[in-house]
Amino acid sequence: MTIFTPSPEVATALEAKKPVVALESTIITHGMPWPQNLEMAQNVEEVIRENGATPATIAVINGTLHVGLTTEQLEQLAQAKGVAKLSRADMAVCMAQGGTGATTVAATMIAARLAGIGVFATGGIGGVHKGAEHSFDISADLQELAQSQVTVVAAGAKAILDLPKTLEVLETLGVPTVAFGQDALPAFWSRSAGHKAPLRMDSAGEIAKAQLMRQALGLPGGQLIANPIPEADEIPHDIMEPIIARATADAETHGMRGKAVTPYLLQRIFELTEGRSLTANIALVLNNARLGAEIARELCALSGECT
Ligand code: PSU
Ligand code: MN
Repeated sequence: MTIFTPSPEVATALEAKKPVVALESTIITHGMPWPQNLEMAQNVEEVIRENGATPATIAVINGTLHVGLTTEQLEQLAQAKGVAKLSRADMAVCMAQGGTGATTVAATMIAARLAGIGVFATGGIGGVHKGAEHSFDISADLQELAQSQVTVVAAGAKAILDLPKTLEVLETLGVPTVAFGQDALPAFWSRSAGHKAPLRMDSAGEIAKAQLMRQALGLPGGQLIANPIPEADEIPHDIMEPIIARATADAETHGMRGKAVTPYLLQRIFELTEGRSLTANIALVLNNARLGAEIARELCALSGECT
């Protein structure tokens, strides 16, 4: 018995050792409203195919861990109500109980690793929340980056987070945080929030090489590749800053805690920017999918196993 079920498309690609890019599903169920969420998920998969790799969207459906979803499964998930948000802590319980859940960055990394997929593209990872010194709210995504050997392409950590604290924790955990093609750490909707990234790389080839080097060194854990949102799509940080502050204050007023915090903030910022944050979010995910496919191709070529 294998613990995961690949879709026919993913099974073929894995068997032939073709480049595959993993995709998360929490961004679909908890990160964006219907129907833009489905449109985004379908377009992201298409962009990966156009760039020479196979997309593998990951989710738990009725207790089965799916690596790659069929068109129908994706459509159902995007419209489903009350889907669980699964991180490392909840995944096995959901599967044991026959439940349905969307995978966060952490849970998607676990599944990708199991399936032998080295690259995963998403929007933004979770991190250290503002006020974490009181709430202790630090995403399990950071721990997972320290444990699972998967390169995660994101537009940085979501700017709703405390970025300097997130960088500190990543450093403590030994996770390389790499800005792609610039010195500044990308800040999700904005290309920069004024923080320098610890590392920089300028090509997909270098990123793939560094991942294989980590493996050769016997280092567990992955790499965080922070890919800036394209200039044409960004919302500058000076515009986002007061909006993020307002949304964060509203989350506090409404007593948001735990898993509910991130989805609440994203929804509130969507309202406060009159939808502009969503347009930017979709653009940055597509941009990350493109880079993810390129890295997957390079990994394939460098590993010498590629067909
Ligand atoms: N990126 C997005 N939208 C999202 C998320 C990331 O553009 O909704 C999700 C990811 O699944 C990430 C999760 O792992 O938010 C982080 O949640 P938390 O802060 O509760 O760990
Ligand atoms: Mn949290």
